[in-house]
Amino acid sequence: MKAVVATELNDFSVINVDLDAPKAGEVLVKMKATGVCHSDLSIINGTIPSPFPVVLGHEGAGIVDAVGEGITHVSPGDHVILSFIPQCGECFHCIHDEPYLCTAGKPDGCLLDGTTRVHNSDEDVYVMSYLGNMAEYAVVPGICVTPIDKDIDWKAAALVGCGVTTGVGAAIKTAKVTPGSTVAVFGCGGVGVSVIQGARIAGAKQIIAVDLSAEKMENARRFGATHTVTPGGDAVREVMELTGKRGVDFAFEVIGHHSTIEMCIKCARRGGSAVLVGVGRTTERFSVNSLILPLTSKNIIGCMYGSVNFKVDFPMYLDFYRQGLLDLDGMVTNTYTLDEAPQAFADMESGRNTRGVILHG
Ligand code: PAD
Ligand code: ZN
Repeated sequence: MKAVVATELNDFSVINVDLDAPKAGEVLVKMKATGVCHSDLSIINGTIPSPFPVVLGHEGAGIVDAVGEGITHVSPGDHVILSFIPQCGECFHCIHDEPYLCTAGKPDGCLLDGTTRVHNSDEDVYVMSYLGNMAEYAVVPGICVTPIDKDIDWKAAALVGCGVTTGVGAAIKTAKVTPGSTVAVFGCGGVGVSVIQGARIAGAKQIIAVDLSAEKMENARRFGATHTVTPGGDAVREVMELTGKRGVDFAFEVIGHHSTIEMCIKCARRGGSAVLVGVGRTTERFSVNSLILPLTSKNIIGCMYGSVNFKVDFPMYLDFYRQGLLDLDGMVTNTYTLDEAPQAFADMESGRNTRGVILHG
């Protein structure tokens, strides 16, 4: 089958690889749609550490083609969304209502048994986040898939696999944005506009979009942003002015740079929250003076996967979509074939896309 493989640091291409049948507890999925997320790029450029070669892709939906021994919750023909974190239901975090921190697997490029199903001649090929679904097929852990209704558009379903769940969940589940509150969102790509949509759904009265790109900020308005800042201007000063010098109740960082994290913390009001969604390099450090947090009672909150419980939240976000609360169609700026994946990455890097989606036919 064809797959988008990062062969080494800063190099990736569409190549033919071999795929084993699913083992016990695994599911073979024929991919229908794969969203292109900044985290895929972060694997290529080493921001997120990974072994190479590795099949990219962690945001997707498809049709179950075959199931391994012991799989009963899905069968061939079912439509499923893939979760890039397994949910075993048994580990400390799963039983303490934190399934997004499930420890069933290790982020080592393998499936749960420490091996991989993808090979290129004699060489093992790893998979991103247990999935590696930027490919025609993916063999994934059964505890990473959940069925969805068959009438859902594939592109919308794919987006729910990462960006939408992370962003909307960051607002409504991680931060628990309250009605009438004020919000700033740094970074208005696919995940950032999902935060904006989540804040709108939660009833925020003011949502300030911050991005380097004027187009990205204007685009954010269609998803619920009420204000934008001057491109290249002093975003912190403008957010403070827009909030009567108080700062926002909730500031979200959806980029992963120390400078924007520090800006985000500054923009949170006394007693407010800075929610860190963007993923930076392990060498990236931000600094806050040690007086500021206790004296202002600000909260700095990390956000993994929008605090998802995917069996509950994937269908919930699809219901929001059906009800017209969540605009997923509008987030899909461009679609690509698998062979056009390099173009999809180029378009993301040049800021052309809210989300690019690979359609597998
Ligand atoms: P994207 O590339 O679609 O959007 C990033 C946006 O940030 C773009 O609009 C850029 O213009 C903007 N930007 C970049 N630098 C700056 C800056 N210095 N100041 C202002 N704006 C800037 O990415 P995405 O939305 O797919 O992903 C965003 C981040 O979220 C990225 O770090 C990704 O790895 C992370 C992520 N985290 C999780 C999680 O579970 N925490 C899940 C998915 C993605
Ligand atoms: Zn992602």
